[in-house]
Order: sequence, then C-alpha cells, then structure tokens
Amino acid sequence: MRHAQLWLSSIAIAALMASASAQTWAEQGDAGDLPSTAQVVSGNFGDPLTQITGSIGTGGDVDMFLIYISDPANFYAHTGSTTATTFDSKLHLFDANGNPLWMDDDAPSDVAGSLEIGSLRSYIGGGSAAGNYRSSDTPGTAGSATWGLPGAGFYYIAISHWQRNSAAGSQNHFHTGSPYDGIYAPKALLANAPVNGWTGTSTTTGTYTISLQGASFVPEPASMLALGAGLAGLLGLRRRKK
Ligand SMILES: [Ca+2]
Ligand SMILES: [Ca+2]
Ligand SMILES: [Ca+2]
Repeated sequence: MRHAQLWLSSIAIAALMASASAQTWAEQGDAGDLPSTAQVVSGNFGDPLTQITGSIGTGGDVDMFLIYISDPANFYAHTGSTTATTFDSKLHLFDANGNPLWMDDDAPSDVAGSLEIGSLRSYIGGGSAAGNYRSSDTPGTAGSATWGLPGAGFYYIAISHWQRNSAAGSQNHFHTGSPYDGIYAPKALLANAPVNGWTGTSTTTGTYTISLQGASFVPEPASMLALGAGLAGLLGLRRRKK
C-alpha cells in the first residue's frame, strides 16, 4: 500500500513539473522588500528558474522574491557581469520564515572567475573555497561557517545596492565590513530573528539580472489546488482501502 501511494504521488508531482517553458522572471512593478510584500515567482511548479531581472529604484530600493530551491546541493544565485547588473550589488537569502541564511556583497574570486561574475557583483551558493564562508560573528576567520541549505523548499532572495542591510529591529543580521567577498552566515543571536527591515541608505539606481541554478518557479494557485486535490484523492484512496 505504501508503495502505491508513493507511486501515485510521484505521478501527481511529475504532472505538475512536466511542462518546461519560461525560465526568466521579470520584476512586475516593484517587488517588496519583506516576506509579506515579496514578489512570488509563480509559474509551473518545477520549471527551472534561471534568471530574475528587475530594477533598483530610488530610495534604497530592495527587491525580494519568493523562489523554490529544488536542488539545494547545486544551488547558486549571482548577479552576473557589470552589464547584467549595473550597480554594486548585495544578495541576501532567507528561509521560508524570513530567517537570515546567507549574504554576499562581492563574489569571491574563484567563483567570480569560473562563472564570469563582474567586479563587486554578488554570489550565494556552494562551490567556493571553504575559507570564503564566514560567520558574521567571526568575519576575520576564514572558514568560520560551512555552506549548506536546510533542504529543498521555499526561500526568499533579496537584491539591493551594497549599502542596504537586512535587519531584525535595528540589528543587522550580517557582518557589513571587510572582507567584502566573504559569503556570510548570520550572527548566531539573530539566526532565528526574521527580517523586518533594512538599514543603511543609498540613492543608487540600476538594473539587475540574478542568474540562478537549482531553483524553480513557485506553484501558481491553480497548481496548488491541483496538488491539493491530488493529495486529497490519495488520502481518500487510503481510507477506502483500509
Ligand atoms: Ca525594484
Ligand atoms: Ca523593491
Ligand atoms: Ca557588491
């Protein structure tokens, strides 16, 4: 019985993931800067999401997007060349509850070289030298954090000019000084303090392209209903066969 259930649910999920179409999400209007106002990158669940494009406006704009990380082991996000992203960017990654996970201002040289990431553009992901991952509590210690993600699921990614910093209350989640090319884990005391504001000011504007690997679109409401109906059907099946 258990095997039959697993088999049926994989069919339901495969059906939702079947169609591969658009891979780029273009910011619609202005994406909000907190989980409650983040733009949902919705589409066919499981379609790979390889790019998010948008713009940073005046007033220290921050753009946050809800994405699905389908392949956490191979996930990365970066802001590309100096023409792909026209300003000195910073990337922040949060879990589905808005808790801080990782921040990078300037991509470390090794991944910048292999992925052709421009000067002062940002990178969050595995694949850099172990020493480049640092705790915000001990930023001077190479390798004081170890790369990882909690697993496949929903995440928030935010892009901003480098002078904007995610915060809980008035406390920055992450180290904001040198070395700027560290990929930072948050301060331990704030690891479970969801983002509820941004510190720092900037008047820089520009356009960006975030390139992604291991990410996919978030289910559209219709797909969520279909998935829900499929699961309800499975539960009904289990009840009937008991
Ligand atoms: Ca924007
Ligand atoms: Ca915004
Ligand atoms: Ca930067």
